[in-house]
Amino acid sequence: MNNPARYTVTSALPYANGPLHIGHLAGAYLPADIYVRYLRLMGKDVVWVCGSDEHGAAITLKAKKENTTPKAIIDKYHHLIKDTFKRLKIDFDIYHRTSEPIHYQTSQDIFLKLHEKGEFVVQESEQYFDEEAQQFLADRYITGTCPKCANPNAYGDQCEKCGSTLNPTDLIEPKSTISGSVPVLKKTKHWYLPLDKYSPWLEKWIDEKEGEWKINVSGQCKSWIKGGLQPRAMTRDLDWGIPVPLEEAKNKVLYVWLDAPIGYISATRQWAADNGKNWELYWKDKETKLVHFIGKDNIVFHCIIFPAILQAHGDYILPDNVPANEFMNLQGDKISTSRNWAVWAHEYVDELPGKEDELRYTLIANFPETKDSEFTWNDYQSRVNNELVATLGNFVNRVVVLTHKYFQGIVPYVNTATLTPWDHAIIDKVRASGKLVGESIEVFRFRDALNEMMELARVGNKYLGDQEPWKLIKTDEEAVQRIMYVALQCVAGLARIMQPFLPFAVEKLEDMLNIPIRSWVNADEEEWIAPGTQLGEAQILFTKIEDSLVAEQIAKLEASKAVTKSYDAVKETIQFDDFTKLDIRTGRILAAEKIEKAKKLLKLTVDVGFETRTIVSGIAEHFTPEEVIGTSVSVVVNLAPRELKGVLSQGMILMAEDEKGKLYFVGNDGVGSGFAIR
Ligand code: B3M
Ligand code: ZN
Repeated sequence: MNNPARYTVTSALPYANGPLHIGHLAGAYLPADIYVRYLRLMGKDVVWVCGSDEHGAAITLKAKKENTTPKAIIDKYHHLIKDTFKRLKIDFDIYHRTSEPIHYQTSQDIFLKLHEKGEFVVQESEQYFDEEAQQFLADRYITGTCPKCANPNAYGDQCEKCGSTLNPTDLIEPKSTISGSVPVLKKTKHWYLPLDKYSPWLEKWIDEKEGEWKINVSGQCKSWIKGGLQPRAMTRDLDWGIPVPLEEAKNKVLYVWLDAPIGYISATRQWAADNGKNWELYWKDKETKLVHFIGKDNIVFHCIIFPAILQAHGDYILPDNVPANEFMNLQGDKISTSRNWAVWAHEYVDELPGKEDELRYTLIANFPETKDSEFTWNDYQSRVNNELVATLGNFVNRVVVLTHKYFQGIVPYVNTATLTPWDHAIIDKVRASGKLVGESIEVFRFRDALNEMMELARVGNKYLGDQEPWKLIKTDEEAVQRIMYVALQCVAGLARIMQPFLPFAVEKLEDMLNIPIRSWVNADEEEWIAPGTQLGEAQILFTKIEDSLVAEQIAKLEASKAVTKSYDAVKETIQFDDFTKLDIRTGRILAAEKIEKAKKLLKLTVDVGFETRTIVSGIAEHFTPEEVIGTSVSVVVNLAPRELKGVLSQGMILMAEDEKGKLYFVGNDGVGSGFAIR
């Protein structure tokens, strides 16, 4: 859609059952933040909505695991997630939640409209029932082997490995995730969305997106449609969710993937009510461009099911684009909440305050836009040090420092007729960059957009380095005035196109350049900071990442991964000689203390018989220092020492972890310290 009257942008509603990790940020949130920041800078009428997805089995299962209530779970994580987005300047117009009454009403209204139009097929069928828990099993309450790819941990509604949508009765060897028992089939009635009936229309609609939608998105949709869409139950026999608004559907709730996308609409309604806007323009006007930002595991729900619901309803527009990202992996492994193999966004901002843009930059540079990508701490370090610090930060800092040094921080007046071809080339490069970055953002190619931005910084940095104003100042002050004028135009133009990517650095740049930076570089502009402007003090935009930070973060990950659960597969076979390399001794904890800014770590003083060791252990969330003093332990004493949060750790304490994640020391009943365990 060219020149839409307005934009409605959505980001997948995070389940309020756990914290955000970098894979979430790289999937549905940072891309949308870039897109919306750009649209706002271009003066477009745009609303960006998101919020917590607070229904579904994942939440009730988490509540059971933590021996609490679903309400306690959603309240805890809704606020954590909302706060984390804010701290990373991921700037929605509203961050709502699907437990709000306006969402219940919006969802029930849409369900009733489809019911009254006779769109649903009401069918009695046999569903899996857990006789121990006395509960029907749908979606995440049941796991089994995927019939399509043999993934042994597929869910009742979806296989996350191959992306297939499933019905619980499709699973091979199903098992209840509540009691672990084998479920039985029991009759029940549900209201089905006849996706098979909508298939011809869906196929035509997807075909019309050819060339506009990303191949990885349209390709997945086409293969599902070709595979034959099945009717899908839009109601569930659960007690956690939005009640089905029909007398004959007592004790049933709306399927979470019916209500969740409607959460975009109810969030818009709330935003409009809060801001005196007409929400229907953003969801029912054909001149509105609707864009959904999601991860690839949500494609079927946003490109098949939700459009089918909207189309069947009849009053709503359909998504113009769904630029789904693939997955981001971490240090060579899939990000996994259950295995705690993740960089948690809130922990990152807790542990590395002031480095929010460094994370944004590294994630954007590695966006999984067309295929899965990788985050590694070494890549993070080299991108920050070699790109942000050495190029972008260095260029900006030198220009501001030199302007202060030579011209009291005042942007020089120059006769633009004296500008050289090189000077004009820099000015032209600023304008061209604004165009190139904008065009890439508009077609969701954010990595290319970031590279175009960095290319301008590289060109500016080279211009300044090659012109050598620090030499010229001795002989030709006028030339230096001209060079600094041009370099300042480049910095001011660069600041503008940095806005969608690095909002924290741009705030500092506003102070340094002493001008508001809230617009885009346009092709017809000639100047972006006026002569005579008094610059603010130079600030360091980015600081180098030290090796110790990388080592700490990797050690933190390894520590979480090292703890294997009883039901994890046995690791690969090793030889006896491999085992004899380990030197494990009995020991006793003599002293213990917390480590500042490291909520997971305790610093332990351990008697290992032949000496006393300092050992850092990731047990601070499981034990207080007082609890562990005097405990007998098993210690790997020949592990290479490593620095963790400034403490040199000389060994490892062995811990056992049960299926609930509770930790236990591997002690002994009375032998002294220093004795070999083999
Ligand atoms: N709550 C989160 C996910 O599957 C799911 C998205 C809903 S978007 C309407 O990642
Ligand atoms: Zn599968």
